[in-house]
Amino acid sequence: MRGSAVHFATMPDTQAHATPAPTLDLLIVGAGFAGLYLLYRARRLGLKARVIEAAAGVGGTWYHNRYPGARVDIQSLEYSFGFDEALQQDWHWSERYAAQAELLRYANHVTDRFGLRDGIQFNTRLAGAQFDEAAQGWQAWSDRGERWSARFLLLAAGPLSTPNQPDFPGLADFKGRVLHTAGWPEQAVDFNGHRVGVIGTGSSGVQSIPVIAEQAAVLTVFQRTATYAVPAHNGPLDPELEAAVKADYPGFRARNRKMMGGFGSMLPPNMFPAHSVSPEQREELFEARWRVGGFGLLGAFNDLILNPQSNELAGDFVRRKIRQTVHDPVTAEALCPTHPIGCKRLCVDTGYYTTFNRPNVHLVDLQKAPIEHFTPQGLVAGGVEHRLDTLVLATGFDAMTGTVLRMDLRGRGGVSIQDKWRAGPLNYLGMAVAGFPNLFNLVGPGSTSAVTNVIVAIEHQVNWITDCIADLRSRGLRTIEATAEAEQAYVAHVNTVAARTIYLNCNSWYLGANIAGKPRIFMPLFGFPAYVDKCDDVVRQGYEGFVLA
Ligand code: N01
Repeated sequence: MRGSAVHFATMPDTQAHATPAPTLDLLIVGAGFAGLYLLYRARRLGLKARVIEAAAGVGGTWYHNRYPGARVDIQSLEYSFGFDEALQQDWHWSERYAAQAELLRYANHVTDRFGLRDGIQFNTRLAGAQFDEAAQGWQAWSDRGERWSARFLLLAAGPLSTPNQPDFPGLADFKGRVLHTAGWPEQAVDFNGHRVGVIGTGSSGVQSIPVIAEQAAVLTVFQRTATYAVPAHNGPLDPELEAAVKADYPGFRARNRKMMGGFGSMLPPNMFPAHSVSPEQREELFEARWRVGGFGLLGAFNDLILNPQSNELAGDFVRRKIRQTVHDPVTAEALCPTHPIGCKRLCVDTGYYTTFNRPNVHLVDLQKAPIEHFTPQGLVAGGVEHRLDTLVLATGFDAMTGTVLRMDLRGRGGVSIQDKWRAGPLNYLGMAVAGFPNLFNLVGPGSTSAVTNVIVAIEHQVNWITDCIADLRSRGLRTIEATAEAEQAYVAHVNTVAARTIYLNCNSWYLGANIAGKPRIFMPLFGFPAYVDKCDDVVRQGYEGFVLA
């Protein structure tokens, strides 16, 4: 299991002494969409860059999350790169919401189309890196002891890349197969005739449960928190829509960049609050968006994320849908979420609730019957043993910080990132960390990544970072470092913005609440356009909040 324990490969002894000049301009960690675009931009700017990637191939999240039913929850026409007009014109998505295999093909196409593969070293995991004061750059090493020196260290390892594997008592004794949705095998898994248990009902559970149910003899879903799922109405991509978007793709991208989440301009939010219309009109407006499918439901009114009373109306609407869909009233009630809708990332589903009408599917409400322990044959919850051949953990991720905190990163004076982030992930602009010069963390804490279309967030951050590096180079500057004051103010700003919304009113991975002992701090920044303005402003003010040297 990737990232299941913190283990640091130590820095090779010879590396303890500073070397004069970094041999690379950029060392990029990760070959998902962020790493690929970083390498593309770096090469165009004439920067010497190397990507190291722990997996055997490109694609990041789409490399690892191969579970049945895995697909994107933002429409394919939006969830794709916009930096190259020929790419976006040539590529054809087969479905409204592309499945994992197609997304992986796309990542490979981008890699080969722009000749990036020779810049990527696969099967290589960054173990640690230390800022070298004399060389004014980073000395980095892999878990096999390979070393690199680079002026800049760019972490593009993904906000959702370290699986959360809860420590269930006795799990090691379980004799059946254990799979994690985020570390799915490359070969298709055959569930035919199996008694399968799925723990977790977030996006990964919601997408995989209906597909597994079609094969398994018996599927038992272990639910700790009921989830809101809105229909994807997935299907072949509408050729007319594709033609209309491609007729002005740059304009389409620009309109999306003006949206709060960097997507959704095809169905912009209604600009009036939920209580400004009659109950009948409200129902019609919710219904219209339910028929379209996807995240647009939360745009039925402009205050659903801001006003708890309005939010409750949207939650009620979905609960009514669940009760209409699920035949068994006890199961339907258990499937009805009680937290604010949208507080945890909304799931976009295909047949999730109807799956519970199948005779081979059972729901165990862990609120009423908590998991006690595993046995060699299955697990005991609420005093009942559930016999299983295969267990699927759809238990999510140690999100946004988990991957970075598993690296031995040391900034000025040897201060570790674990010490720096003990009370929460201090950062400036969701990219930089005081005391860690020339290090940029992409789509991590403080960025809009988790609450946006992440590809839009990636393109923006990569452009900002590479422009910044090119600017420093042209001015003969070697280091850029956030100030402690700027990062304190920035993290406070991220949490002030979140406090105006319903985002603090549930236990989400945005808050780190899914991982025991993790500081409860809202990590992503809500609102893409304001973030872009802030980043632009920082540059206009001569990199305000940074020290350049
Ligand atoms: O993870 P999650 P995910 N005992 O954290 C439960 C993206 N994504 O992999 O809610 C029992 O959302 C946990 O319960 P609770 C997307 O951004 C996108 O599904 O903590 N249950 C929850 O039900 C998404 O938000 C897509 O009470 C335990 C589930 O496991 C993010 O990834 C597809 C438990 C985890 O849900 C994460 O999604 C997939 C325990 N000890 C993922 N620990 C797309 O559609 C955890 N759970 C693009």
